[in-house]
Amino acid sequence: MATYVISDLHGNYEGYRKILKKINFQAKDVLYVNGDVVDRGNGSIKILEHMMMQSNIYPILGNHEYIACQCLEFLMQEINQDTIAQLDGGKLEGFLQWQKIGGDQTIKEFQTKDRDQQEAIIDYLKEFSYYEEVMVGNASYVIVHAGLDHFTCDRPLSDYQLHELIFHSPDYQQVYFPDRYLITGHLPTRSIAGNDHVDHIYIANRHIAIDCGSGYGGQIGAICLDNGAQFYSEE
Ligand SMILES: [Mn+2]
Repeated sequence: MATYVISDLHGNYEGYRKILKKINFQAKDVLYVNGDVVDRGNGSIKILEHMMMQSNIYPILGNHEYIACQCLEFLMQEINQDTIAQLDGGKLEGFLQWQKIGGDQTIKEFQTKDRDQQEAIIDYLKEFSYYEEVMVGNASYVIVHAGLDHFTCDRPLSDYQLHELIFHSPDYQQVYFPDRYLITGHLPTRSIAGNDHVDHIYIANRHIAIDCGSGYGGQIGAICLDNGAQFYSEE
């Protein structure tokens, strides 16, 4: 049995299948998917439909799932006076924002599904956890999509609000927990200052940053928490 983490798939279904193959993912293994499964690529729903069938895949919420869930749920409603009244500037702004960050691809795919499938997808998105705490061997990990905004050493993880977990990247120069690793996605590692190994997993200062830029022509990276082995969809 082995434990793996991947992140920021962004609709890259081919890359997702490749990385599962690379890690030789088995029923006895565990895989954490650290958010931003959806948007940009054209295979978001396909990935979600595969993930939801695997009881050993644990999804964690990303900012893209957060906005997708809100918009898709609104689209599922019957059009009537109430829903029209709800469609205020904020709602429309949300849709526009989502479209700008690749949500148009996800809507296109979502529309090809029947009502039951659409409901199952939304239900699944609501199951995504806000973060995970994982112990593998003697090592302890906190897995969260973006970071821990307004971090203090003595603040319990359960105290963080959702917006503090999915939008703001951590300071990768700062050690957050002296005895735990913080695993994050959200910010492609090519954008981490001082990282000379773009689109590869970045490890420093008890951070493990694993967004290898699948949404931007990069690749999907996986790390095995049992032995630190790294795997890449395109290598
Ligand atoms: Mn993100």
